[in-house]
Formats: sequence, structure tokens, C-alpha cells
Amino acid sequence: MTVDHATTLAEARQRIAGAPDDDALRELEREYVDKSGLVGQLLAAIPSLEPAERGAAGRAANELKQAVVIALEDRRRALLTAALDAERKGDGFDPTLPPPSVERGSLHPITQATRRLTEIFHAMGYHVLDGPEVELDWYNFEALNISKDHPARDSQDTFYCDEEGKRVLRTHTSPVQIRALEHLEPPFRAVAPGKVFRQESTDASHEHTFHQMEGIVIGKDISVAHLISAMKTLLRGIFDRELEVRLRPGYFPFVEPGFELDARCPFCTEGCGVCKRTTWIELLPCGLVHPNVLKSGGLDPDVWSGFAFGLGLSRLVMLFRGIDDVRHLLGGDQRFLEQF
Ligand code: FA5
Repeated sequence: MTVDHATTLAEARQRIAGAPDDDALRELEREYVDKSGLVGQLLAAIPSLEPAERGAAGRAANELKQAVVIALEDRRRALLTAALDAERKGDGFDPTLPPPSVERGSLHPITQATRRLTEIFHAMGYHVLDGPEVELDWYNFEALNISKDHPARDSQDTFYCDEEGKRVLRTHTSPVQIRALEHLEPPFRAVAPGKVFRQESTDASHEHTFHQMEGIVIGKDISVAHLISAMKTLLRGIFDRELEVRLRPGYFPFVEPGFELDARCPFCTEGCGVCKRTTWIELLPCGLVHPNVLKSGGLDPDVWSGFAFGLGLSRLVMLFRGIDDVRHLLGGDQRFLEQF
């Protein structure tokens, strides 16, 4: 196969210079440079030449290839520059400006708090459990020692899901206590974060849908001292330091005795807006698991005992983040959410 290299190169350069776009350039590249193209054919023909001619033929074919490749690159660059110039003139695009900032999402403050707290509990050996939001009346009330006519039901005004009142939107995360008792082999420790629902009029500190985190520890000879110690460890995990706690009596049918646990305000020493000038913040209700609850979960109260607590996650997040109205949390207002 013989070609006049100078003429071929001149013709290739002319065609490349006139190529209108990238597709046309790719087509010319195929025609000249690829294995099946002209240069490929020249190289493939070398073994059939006289040995004395092979070296010169190889060099000539490679020089032709190099020259065509350079011409292709030059044209590509020229087309790109022309496109940028056109764009710049057209709509003010300036490739020298930094690109517009990318809008990044973030985790909801409740999710952030849930992850932080479950990490702390996980490190203390707690299982992290989930439970259904549509719950049977048995788990939400009966098994927790709250019978049909129990006045405690009034404090947890309930959304019923059927006429017979068998299914409810869970009013607290405590039903997971019973499910944990049913499924885990004692002794065990578990927390269950999640959404709960109450049919009540809303205000800055009451929402119909909010988050709690239940905790339950079952073992032998569990006492209030264990409960206090666990809560102090939790506080150390949150605040990175020791905080004094105190118990006030509290009534919940599923614990006996029941308490409200307060912690020394982590933000002041003499009273501030967060602790309403008292130097104490209400942290959570808690207590020792009632024997009837242990029985509902299939455990013998003469052998096993335990403590339980119900952290108001939504209120804790408000406290931490300085949020003045619980309704912002699930309100879906992007201006609120963008702050986190
Ligand atoms: C209970 O729900 C119990 N199940 C907690 C418990 C668990 C007690 C285990 C003992 C042992 P209470 O109704 O107080 O208790 O709610 C617990 C927390 O949820 C409250 O301290 C508060 O922080 C939060 N909370 C209650 N109602 C609302 C509401 N409407 N909006 C936002 N947070 C609320």
C-alpha cells in the first residue's frame, strides 16, 4: 500500500480544520488514526514490504499519525474556546468565576440527637430497639398496668385506629418495654427511640406528634441506685462532665416507685432562662419496673427486677438547641430546618 504522505496530511489537516463539532472530529479520527483507519492500514502493510523499506515506512506512518493527532487536538481546543466565548457573550457565563455553592442537606435535629444518644447507650451495652407506631391496646396500656378504666389513660389522650379500640397510635414508647421483655433473654438493657402521638391541644411545649426514648434494664436485685448511676453515665456522655441529679416522686402505673429525675442545669450555676432560674432541669420520668409489668412480659417478679425511663427526646432537643416551640420540630418549615 503506497500513499503520498505529504498530500494525505495536507488533506487531513484541511478536513480537520473544517470539522464543525466533536462528532465530526471523532469520525475523522476513526478514518485516519484508529487501527481500522489509514494509519492502521499503513502499519499493517509493513510486513509485506521489502525488509530494507520497512523502517522508513514505519517512521513515515507514525509521523503521519502524530501530525493528524496534533491537528485533531488543536481543532478540539479551538471548538471548546469558541463554545465558551459564545456562552460568555450569550448569558453572561464566566468560567473564571467560582461555581455556585452546592446546597447540602443535613440530618434533622431529632435524628442527630437520637444517633448521639443511641451511641452512648450502645457503648453502655444497651440493645437499640424499634417498635410499631400503630400499637395494640394491650402493649400500649393493659400490659403496662393501665387497665381500661384507669385514670392514667386520660393523661395520654389517645388516637384510636379502630371502632373496637384495639389498635391505637402509641401514646408513648413504653410498649417497647413489653416487647423487649417478650423477646430478649434477661438480664438485658435496651433503649427504644421513636415517634409517639397524643390527642391533645398543642402549644409551645406540647405537640400531638413528638419523640421519646424508652429505656429498660432487667436483671437481679436492680435498685434505684442502678437507675441513678445509669442516668449519671448518660449525662456524662451528653455533657462530658459530672452533673448532680435528684429524684422527685412521680406516678406512672408501670413503675413502683416512680420518679421525675432532674439534673443540675448544665448551662449555669445561679439560674438561667433554660432552667427557669431554678438551676434544675427536668430530665425524665423513670422508676423501678412494676411487678405486674414483669408478669405481663412473662418474667417472675420474685426473680427479676428492673428500672425504666422515658426520655422526652423532643424536649431535650429543644433544650439543647435553644428552640422555643416544639411545633417547629415537625412543622416542616425549611427555614427552621436549614439552621441545623
Ligand atoms: C410517659 O410517656 C412515660 N411512658 C414515661 C416513663 C417511662 C415513665 C418509663 C416511667 C418509666 P410522660 O407522659 O410524662 O411519661 O412523657 C414523658 C416525656 O415526654 C415528658 O417528660 C416530656 O418530656 C415528653 N412529653 C410529654 N408530652 C409531650 C408533648 N405533648 N409534646 C412534647 N413532649 C412531650
